[in-house]
This record gives sequence, structure tokens and C-alpha cells, in this order.
Amino acid sequence: MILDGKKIATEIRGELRTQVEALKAADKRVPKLGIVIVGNNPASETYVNNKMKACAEVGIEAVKIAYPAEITEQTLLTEVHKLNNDPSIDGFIVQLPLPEHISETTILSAIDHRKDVDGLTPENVGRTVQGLPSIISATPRGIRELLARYNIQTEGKHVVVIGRSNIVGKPMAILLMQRPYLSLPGMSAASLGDATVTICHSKTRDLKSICLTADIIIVAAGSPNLLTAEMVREGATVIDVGINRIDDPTSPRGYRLVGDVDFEHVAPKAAYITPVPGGVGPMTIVSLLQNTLQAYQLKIEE
Ligand code: NAD
Ligand code: L34
Repeated sequence: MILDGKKIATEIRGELRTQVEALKAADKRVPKLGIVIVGNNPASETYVNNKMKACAEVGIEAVKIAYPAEITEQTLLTEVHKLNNDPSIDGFIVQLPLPEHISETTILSAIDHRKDVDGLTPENVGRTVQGLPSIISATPRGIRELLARYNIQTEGKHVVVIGRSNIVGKPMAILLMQRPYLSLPGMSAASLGDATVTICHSKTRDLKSICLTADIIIVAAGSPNLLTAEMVREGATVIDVGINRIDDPTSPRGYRLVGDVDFEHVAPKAAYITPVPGGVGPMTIVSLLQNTLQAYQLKIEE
């Protein structure tokens, strides 16, 4: 069965829209998101445009703050401080990757954790690890929501996460191994967590044997066809996070998108599988909107 992230994300946007409408009806201001983008990476531009569109649909105000690739780290830091101190902004993100001469750690660490709607600051990551209320990074939050909405339980399951990035692999593994007391506003009630998690990466030996013992495989490596049919147990659930552009002169854009999974051969064996596009990507975007509403609600409670 296909896990239809596009459809679920549309449903959640509908729910968010209702919540924003209720704010308007009560004469409250609407949440406002800032999106910082540096340079002109075409993939980043697509993602940021998708984020702006989703905000508009839901009624969240969004501002795009674009800088040329040559911006210095110091100037970008000043911009981050401005957004931290701007009372009209509830949350903001700095779209990654940044140009080589700018340290992602330096920039992300400078974001006020209360406005860190990407959940990437050390404060939010640390709070997530300790099971404290936190803002959770959009992609892991979206994957958890997708599993929850399809009623896929994780308790006692063996989950294999391929990839150890700060944005996907690490926080995903933490969320799924956690005791499920961490319930967030807007989250489904389904008990998610309590899994036995194995994290694999580029130095892992015998990935195939490890994957064959998995009930759920989450692949976030950025490598087309990394997960093939002989690595997947019959009846497993497969979540494909990878987004890879493959040249394709027959396609109007000149490329097509594929994930990290050999979808054609894996899908017949999998109980559930996400497609690319239309799987995890749209869930990432809607999770950012949920995080923005969460930051807004916490701010007005202060
Ligand atoms: P990354 O690109 O920073 O790092 C890749 C990770 O995969 C590393 O930890 C590496 O150890 C591991 N890896 C690479 N090759 C491997 C192999 N052969 N075997 C085992 N492990 C291997 O990670 P990222 O930023 O999480 O991105 C991963 C992919 O997910 C990219 O394609 C990215 O575009 C995509 N992505 C998609 C979304 C979404 O919403 N759909 C969100 C974030 C990232
Ligand atoms: N700071 N940087 C920060 N936060 C993030 O959460 C991201 N990410 C990743 C890259 N850098 C980031 C995203 O937003 C990847 N990512 C992302 C967002 C949206 C989509 C994919 C990745 C998406 O919309 N995917 C569509 C297809 C898009 C297309 O046509 O290219 C899908 O259906 O998968």
C-alpha cells in the first residue's frame, strides 16, 4: 500500500487552515514565518517556493528573505539576530545547504530556540533527546505523522534508519526509540516510539543483513537505488526520504525525481511504501507549518 504523503499533507493543511481561520475570527493576528535562503540552488528554490505556497493556502503569513551566495557569515548572523528580535516573526528557518564559506553550525546555533521551527538548534535537539517539549525537525515530525495517520505502530518494532544527518537520520532515530509520552499539539494520538532502532551510515558493514531484520526501513542517504528488493523483508514498511534529480530529456523540466529506493522492485514486497515525489516531501512542508503554529502558540502564552 502506498503511503500517500501528498494526500495526508493536504488533509493536515485543511486542519491548519481551520485553526488559522479560528484565530482570525477571534481577531487575533495570524502566525508569521520567515524563510531565509542564500544563493540560488535550484532545489532549494523549489522547496522554499513550496513552503511559501503551503503557508498561503493555510493562511500563515510568510516572508522570504533572499541573499546572494557571496553574503558573509557575519552579515547572515546579523540577519538571524534581527529575526530573533523581530516581534512580528513567530518562527523562521534558514534553508540548507549554505555556501561553503558559511558554517551551518554557527548560523543554526544563533537562532532563538523559541523561533527555531526547523528544530535544528542545540537547545531543541537536546530537549528532544531528553523527551522534553521541543520543536522537532520537520522531516522526522512529518514521517512520524504519516506513520500515525496510517495507524502503523512502532512499539517493539525493529526500525532501521539509513543516514545519520542532523536534519533527518539522528532526530528520526531518537523519536522512534523514545517512550511515547512526548505528545505535541496537533499530533495524532497513536502511540509512536518504543521501537528498537538501528542507525546505519556510509561506514556500516553489511547493510543488507541489517535491513533484512527490519520491520520498518527509513532511508535518508541521497543515493538512488541504494535500497534494493533483496535488502527488504516481505511485509516490511519502507519510508523513502531521498530526493535525487536524474537527467531526463523526455521530461519537461529536463530531469525527474527519484528517491533512494528501487521503488519498482521494492514496492511489491513492502506492506507500506512512500513514493518520491508525493511521499515524505509534502509531509516535511506541512510539518514546518505545524511547527510554526506551535511556536506562535507558545509565544502568545509567554
Ligand atoms: P546527508 O546528505 O547530509 O547525508 C547522507 C547520509 O547518508 C550520511 O549520514 C551518510 O553516512 C549516509 N549514507 C550515504 N551513502 C550511504 C550508503 N551507501 N550506505 C549507508 N549510508 C549512506 O543527509 P540528509 O540531509 O538527511 O539527506 C539525505 C537525502 O534525503 C537527500 O537526498 C536529501 O535531499 C533528502 N532529504 C529529503 C527531505 C524530504 O523532505 N523529503 C528532507 C531532507 C533531506
Ligand atoms: N533548513 N533546510 C532546512 N530545513 C529543511 O526542512 C530542509 N529540507 C531539505 C533541504 N534543506 C532544508 C527541505 O525542506 C529537503 N527539504 C525538502 C522540502 C520539500 C520537498 C523536498 C525536500 C518537496 O516539496 N518535495 C516534493 C517534490 C519537490 C520537487 O518537485 O522538486 C515531493 O513530492 O517530494
